[in-house]
Amino acid sequence: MTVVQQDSLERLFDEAVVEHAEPLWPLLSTVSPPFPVAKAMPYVWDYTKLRPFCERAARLVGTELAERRVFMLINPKLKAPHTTDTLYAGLQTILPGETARAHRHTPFALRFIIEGERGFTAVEGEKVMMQRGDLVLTPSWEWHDHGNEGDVPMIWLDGLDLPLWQVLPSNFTEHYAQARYPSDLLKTASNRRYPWAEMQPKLDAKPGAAVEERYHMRANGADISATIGASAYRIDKGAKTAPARETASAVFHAYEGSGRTQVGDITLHWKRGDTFAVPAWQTVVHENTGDERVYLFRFDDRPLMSALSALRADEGQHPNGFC
Ligand code: 1HN
Repeated sequence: MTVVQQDSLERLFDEAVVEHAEPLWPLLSTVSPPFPVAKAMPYVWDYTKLRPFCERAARLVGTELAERRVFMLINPKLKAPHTTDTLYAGLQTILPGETARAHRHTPFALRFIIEGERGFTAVEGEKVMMQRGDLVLTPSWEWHDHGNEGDVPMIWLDGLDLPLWQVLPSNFTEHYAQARYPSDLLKTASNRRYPWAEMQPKLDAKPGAAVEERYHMRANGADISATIGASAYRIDKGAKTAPARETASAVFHAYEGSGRTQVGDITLHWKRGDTFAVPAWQTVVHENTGDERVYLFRFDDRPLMSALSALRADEGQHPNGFC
């Protein structure tokens, strides 16, 4: 006697999974949620704790072994190389006389200089000196090496679109045969260097007690890369930014001053030298709670979101609203 088995969804799913097929409909709102969902959490990296790690690493390992002597700033909710869902940040140290050897890679990189004198980055044959507060760009697939011709360590914040490249099968690096790629010191303004001495006057000239100024490429006025953009803020004593929410995530660095940033339900406290992560789609307010002016540097994935037609921003008044 043959037993006719009743078909069921459970049976169907079990048989489908063996054939490496799975039903979409139970997962539809997970794979394509009704509002943006970030995996990263808001977090501050305290420079007074991390700087000694940079010094110790510099005593323990040279750049000939380390190639890039960097502490990655890893989001507590994610794994390396994630600082936010799409952005990577790290603290790089290079001692007087050292060279971080020449290479090139598909990810885009920027540097925001925290401390040191007479450090340089050479990009595609163009050597630019790096001073505190300068933004230096290393575009995709351009040869670059770093050095320090000064007497004190150089420490800077690296920003890369590295998390994105973890899912793109075109993440690769090429090493140059020599430690340095041939370069000449650039004496004129570079399309790859944006000095603080240019940014601060722009911020100070803007009307308002809490203002943001975007970095634009000197050559064509465009964003600094196809994926990552950057800006700086001035926040006067006692002032705060208007509540804002956006689909872009950002990494902030406190260049000067101290304050707090409300990110959804979480309050981040920061002071000069600290770096903090702000995930996408949380309502954000930055406030100067100290005695001096605040200047913040930020990099973000606005250009990437824009290229994907997914850049949205509002004041965060609707709990999960998205339009
Ligand atoms: C890199 O090339 C640099 O050139 C810094 O200074 C950080 C992180 C991951 C991959 C490449 C640099 C990096 C990096």
